[in-house]
Order: sequence, then C-alpha cells, then structure tokens
Amino acid sequence: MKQTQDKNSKNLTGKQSYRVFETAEPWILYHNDFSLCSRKVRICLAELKVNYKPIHINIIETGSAENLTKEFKFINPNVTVPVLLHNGYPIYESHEQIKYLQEFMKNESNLNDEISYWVKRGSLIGEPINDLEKYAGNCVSLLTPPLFICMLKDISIFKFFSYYIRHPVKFRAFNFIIFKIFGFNAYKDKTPLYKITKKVISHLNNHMREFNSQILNKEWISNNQFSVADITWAVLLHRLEELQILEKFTKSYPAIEQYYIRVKKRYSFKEGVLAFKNTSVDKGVKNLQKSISAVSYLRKHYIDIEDSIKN
Ligand SMILES: N[C@@H](CCC(=O)N[C@@H](CS)C(=O)NCC(=O)O)C(=O)O
Repeated sequence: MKQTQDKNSKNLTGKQSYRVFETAEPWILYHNDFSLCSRKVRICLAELKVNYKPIHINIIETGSAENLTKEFKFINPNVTVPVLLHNGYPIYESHEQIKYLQEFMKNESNLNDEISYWVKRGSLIGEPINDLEKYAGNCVSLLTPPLFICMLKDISIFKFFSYYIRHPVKFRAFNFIIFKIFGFNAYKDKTPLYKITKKVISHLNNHMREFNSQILNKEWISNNQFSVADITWAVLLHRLEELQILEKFTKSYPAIEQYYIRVKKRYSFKEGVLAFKNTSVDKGVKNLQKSISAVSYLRKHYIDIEDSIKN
C-alpha cells in the first residue's frame, strides 16, 4: 500500500500521486445513485464510452452512511462521493473528474467560453446560501430539503447520532439531524427555511428564464453539441423534477420542457441517471408527492413557489 498522502483531507482535489490500492481495473467509480455529482460523472463516462466498474456507496439519504466506514475513509478522507480511480489513482471532486476524463479521452476540443459560463452557472459553488444570483446549482441545493425529509423518514433517529459523531463535517451532519427532527415543520409559515425558499425561487426563476432563452431553437446549450454544460443542466432539471418543481417552471418556459425531453432520450442520461434506480430515492419521491397534497403547510409552500414563478 503506497498511501503516503497528506491525510489532512481538506485539499484533496484532482488526481493524486499515490494509488489507494493495486488494481487491474482501469476505471472504478465510487458513487451514489442519488448524488448529483455522481450523476454528472456517470453521464460523462457514458458520453465518452468509458468502461468502468461502479461501486455504490450509500450515504445517509439513501439509507445508511457507508461513506463513513473505515474502508471508505481510506478511499476518501473527505467522505464524499463520487471518487474516480484511474488504475488505482484517486481523482477527487466531480468537476476535476470530468476535466480529467475529457483530457484523457482528448475530448476538450469543443470547450468554449459559452460552455464554461453555463457549467459555472449550473454548479453548486461555495456555500449554497451565497451567490444565489450567480449559481442555479446553489438555488437547487437549497430547494432539496423536502426530499431529504422524505428520504430520512424511515431511518432511526439513533443512526443520526452515530452519523454526527463519525462525520468529519459536523455542519453537514447537523443539518440532517434538523431535517430528521423537525420534518416538514421546518416549512411552516415564517420559519427560516420558508423565507429562504421565497428568495431562492426568485433567483432560480431568473436563471431558468435566461436558460430558456439560451436554448431557444437549439438542440443543446452550445453549438448544438452535447457538452459538459448540458450534463450540468440535465442533472439540475432532473433534481427539480424529483422535487416536483420542474413542471412549475416548464409551464412558463417551453424551451426548457422541450430540452428536457431531449435530455431524457440521450443515451448517456439513460445510462448514467435513469439506469441507476434506487428504492430509497423512488420511495422518497413518492412520499414527497403524497406529502404535498396531505400536509397543508407544505402544500401552501408549493403553491407559493408556483405563484412566485408566475409573477
Ligand atoms: N465538491 C464535491 C461534493 C461531493 C459531495 O458533497 N457529495 C455528497 C453527495 S452529493 C456526499 O458525498 N455526501 C455524503 C456526506 O456528506 O455524508 C464534488 O463535486 O465531488
């Protein structure tokens, strides 16, 4: 074992100079079915027709925190998925993995400023609460808690205490405990989450309006060629669909509706997203659908979302 890296995990990004283990597999992806970053990398691998061995790692949202085991901490001390291994060498951070794959497969020729702009605009950058006007990814991340709440519903509260103790990023673990304890009560009138969502929707609406103009009369975001910008937006739209919010936007933005129909037909989206069905995710999405009609203040919250999009 040649793992001599600085175990101060904070700066683990890009390809490392050590192997995590000897392997004959050229490409291994540690991923999670639900994780947006994993979905992006899986689409990229499918686009580039890279054969890889997927290893699924559960995170708390999908039922248990396999990412906090000793074995996985050895693969990634930062405990996040995805992690891509090339001949056993780890590459950390999804954008670095995509960049590495594109360079390796000599697929960077179509990169241009327009693609970079839309990749950045669709990404989650820094703390989600900041720069909502700049990044649609930050907005979508702040809209995800109702789905988290549904997915965490059947997990025993005791698992969360051990999750908190073992998680290196306490703030992250604490958020999940809050969602578990408060459930949809976090969305009652005038709660902080309720207020944040109003702000988020107004920013996301601007992103979606401009995205709609960008793809008007076009097949894909730039030069009518499917690119990493399309990967970024495809997973965002898919997450909005899981959150039961996409439809509220597509009513106002028909180019997005048409674009998303094309995305769903794209082989890489089928292989990288739709093929990775997960019972916890499906259950969570169904549960959310039911809860929106059954829980009055959640229903009101969704009606408010729809109203702010229309205005
Ligand atoms: N910046 C990282 C973010 C990775 C990340 O936050 N992954 C989430 C899933 S989307 C995760 O592993 N969460 C597990 C946890 O924090 O316990 C990347 O782009 O790869």
